[in-house]
Amino acid sequence: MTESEVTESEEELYLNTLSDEELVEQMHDDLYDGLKEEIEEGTNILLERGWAPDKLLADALVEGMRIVGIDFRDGILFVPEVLMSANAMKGGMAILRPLLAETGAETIGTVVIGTVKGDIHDIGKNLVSMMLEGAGFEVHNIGINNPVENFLEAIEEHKPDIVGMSALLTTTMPYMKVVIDTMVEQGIRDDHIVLVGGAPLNEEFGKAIGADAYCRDAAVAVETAKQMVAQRRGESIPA
Ligand code: B1M
Repeated sequence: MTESEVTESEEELYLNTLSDEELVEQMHDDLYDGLKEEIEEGTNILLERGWAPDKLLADALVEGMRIVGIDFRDGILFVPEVLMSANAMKGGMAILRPLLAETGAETIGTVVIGTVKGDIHDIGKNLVSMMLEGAGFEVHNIGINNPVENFLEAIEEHKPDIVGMSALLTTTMPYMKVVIDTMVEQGIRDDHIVLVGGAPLNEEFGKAIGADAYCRDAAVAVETAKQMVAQRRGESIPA
């Protein structure tokens, strides 16, 4: 056994001795410290203990990232540390992704989603993508830092029911209007439902830029997407 294998199994042994509550708290600390392997271990242990993937995601991972966000805002954590936290979060999300996406549900619509130009935050957008997939949408996630051309290309290629945009910075959120205005200019705005989201946005902003809806979080994004697609097709709204 190599030294790293010994450390890994010792870590697993230690995490396994914790109660659920203690383990979730430990995962908040590990996320804060950017410890990807520990986050993966913790995620696996909670799953083995029968935790539902969406509860695990919300209580252990998203809540941990919220704490990181507070100390980032207050100048206690800096970009390199937050990058490590983000990397650890992605380790946990990668384990949950197939579980959240694997519902066996029929495809109920197509989505193109991306983070807008100038913005490299992708955790929230990826989470929304995972949850939409889980709800039965075919999702084309075009990544981060997307100029309007990337959105137009993806729209042309995938002919989505929904165009989703994410922005986490007050400086990048106005770019969403650039994308919507270009869609209007090209005469394709009304062919698609446009949903926007990201921490600095609100409903008023969504309306002001001409989006169909602002989505506060991934759960709201799924509900809104289902409702709007059903409405557009004149169907009854799925449960
Ligand atoms: Co950045 N950052 N960051 N950052 N970062 C914030 C956003 C910030 C609020 C931190 C703070 O000061 N408290 C602040 C923005 C301030 C502002 O504009 N008002 C900030 C800053 C300033 C910056 C830099 C400028 C820092 C610097 O360089 N000095 C820089 C900018 C880089 C750039 O984009 N050009 C920067 C860099 C980074 C990292 C690279 C280190 C890293 C990103 C890593 C990555 O994403 N791969 C990072 C992180 C991690 C954060 C915080 C801490 C966490 C964001 C996150 O992942 N949250 C963040 C603080 C915060 O938000 N509290 C912060 C967890 C995620 C699950 O939530 O993304 O909100 P969220 O997504 C939610 C909803 O918003 C919604 O659903 C999601 C799931 O429920 N949603 C959608 C999101 N997108 C949607 C799309 C939809 C629907 C719903 O479409 C339909």
